[in-house]
Amino acid sequence: MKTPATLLAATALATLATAASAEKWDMPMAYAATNFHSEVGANFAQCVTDGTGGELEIVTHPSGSLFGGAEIKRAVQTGQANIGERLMSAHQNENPLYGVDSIPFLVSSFDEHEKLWSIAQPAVAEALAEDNLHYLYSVPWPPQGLYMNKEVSTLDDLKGVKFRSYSAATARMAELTGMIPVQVEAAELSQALATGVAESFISSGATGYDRKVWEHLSHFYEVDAWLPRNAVFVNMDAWNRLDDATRDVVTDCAEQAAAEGLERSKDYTEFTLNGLEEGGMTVTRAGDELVAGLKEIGETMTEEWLEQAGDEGRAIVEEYKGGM
Ligand code: PCA
Repeated sequence: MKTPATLLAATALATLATAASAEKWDMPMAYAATNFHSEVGANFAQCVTDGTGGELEIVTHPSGSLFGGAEIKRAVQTGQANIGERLMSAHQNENPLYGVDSIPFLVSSFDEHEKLWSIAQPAVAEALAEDNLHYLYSVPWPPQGLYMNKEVSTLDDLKGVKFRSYSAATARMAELTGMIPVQVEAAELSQALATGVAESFISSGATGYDRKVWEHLSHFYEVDAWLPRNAVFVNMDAWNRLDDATRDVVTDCAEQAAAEGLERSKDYTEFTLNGLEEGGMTVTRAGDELVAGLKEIGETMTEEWLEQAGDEGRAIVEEYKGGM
């Protein structure tokens, strides 16, 4: 029989062994804690922590509190963080495939977007692998519309307006319309509007709602220009270090998160458009003339993207259009 002393020692050793093999991963995220992406990420983190019995604990850090949006991808690539979430299209200048979700007017609804994504996802996951990242899951933002501080009905009304961009595509759209783009993370959006650094932007109802932009702007025009995605990825070396059982738990939790995120994004669309209205904004579909002007610009941007993305990009778009 063991004496109480050896029992104690054995327990202490077992605790030490668990502590040595258990890992804690910090997960930087760029958007507000109350945003659905962040809530889905928190559920995902809990799912992994519970599913591995605490062997792998994931802790989310929303609102850019650990790394700002612009730093997250690099931080995970280099192993400063093991896992993170980032808006893919913000990295289109590194690889055009990261902007496959921002080809103007190619898709305008969640269903169309999911179809495009099911075709594009393997190529994007491969591009991420080349950047030392293992793709886990991604979730679309609601359709993108135009926020303004005045009524607008034609492209001419946009000329000279200071415009907050979040990606190469949003900056290019601004340039082609004669607006003045400035790249600003959503976490700093309210400040940019309050100080006049920006006076308009393209985004979902979700981001305008999260940032209470009715305090600064008056109009939201539904344009449904595209639906960009946030992706969650893991540093490839950290991923390779996990045993098979842990990887299975993470993969299962990621699948659940993707499904939950899609539903949450759909629900958040109407909820946040109503919220903008309650805040005092005019929420309406963009007029025909404005839409026609934006679509013309969209055609130029589509050509530019196809040229940059080469055969692989063209094949994705053609497969999407062929299956419509
Ligand atoms: N919100 C994010 C990206 C797309 C969206 O709807 C943002 O404005 O930063």
